[in-house]
Amino acid sequence: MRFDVLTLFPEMFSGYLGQSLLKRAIDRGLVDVRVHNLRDWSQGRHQQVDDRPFGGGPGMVMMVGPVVEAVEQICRDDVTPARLVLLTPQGRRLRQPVVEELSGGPRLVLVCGRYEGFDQRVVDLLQPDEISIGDYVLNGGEVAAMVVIDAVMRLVPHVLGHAESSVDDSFSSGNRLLECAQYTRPRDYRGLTVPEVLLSGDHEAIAQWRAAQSRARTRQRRADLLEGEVGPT
Ligand code: JCK
Repeated sequence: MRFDVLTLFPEMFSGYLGQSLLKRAIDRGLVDVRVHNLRDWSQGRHQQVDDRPFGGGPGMVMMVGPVVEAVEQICRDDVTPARLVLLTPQGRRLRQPVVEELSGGPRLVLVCGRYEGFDQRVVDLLQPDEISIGDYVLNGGEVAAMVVIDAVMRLVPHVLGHAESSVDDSFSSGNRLLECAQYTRPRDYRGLTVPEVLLSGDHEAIAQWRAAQSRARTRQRRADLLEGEVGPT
């Protein structure tokens, strides 16, 4: 799967892209991530990509020209059909079904804004899929784009090994329970011990204990998941 990212801060992605799981997927040719600097599509000596809002008000707005022209060129430079995602606080909330939907195609073009957001005509012209990662205010779309890439690439076939398979992740379709508590060595740490059943070797009993744990945790912490609620959209 191919990801193209458009941003004014391409260097923000280098640490993330060098991370082992993603790096391995890139080296194996399973995913291809290209980061583009929006400033390359700016005009004039000042390389301006933002301007003051018509009607007044604080802050600056991302100009329509550089964004639209960058998206058009990037889409044109590879024939693979792309789905266009604009990260914005006004977007549809990212949830696992949305992640599954985005992972269905061969290519995502993710546009990251800064300042107070985009000139409305970016949306009017490009008709992107507007997505928000949650109800809190970020300084720009970059971190949100990394969240989208991170969640989507887990679903790209062969990115995860068999052991880490995403099919039984919490929130994957068909699983609406929180994960149960888990333990590794040592068996005793400062007097806190591992539940006896996990050491018993009784696979049936272990499965039952884990299922009960998941249900209890979900009831205590996320009752909304049990009520078949989808939550606010
Ligand atoms: C893209 C610029 C910063 C900050 C105005 C917003 C009341 C507008 C996001 N889940 C998410 N939260 N924030 C973003 C996001 C933020 C962005 C940009 C995504 C581009 N900013 C910004 C404040 C405002 N306020 C609420 C007024 C933009 C995602 N995805």
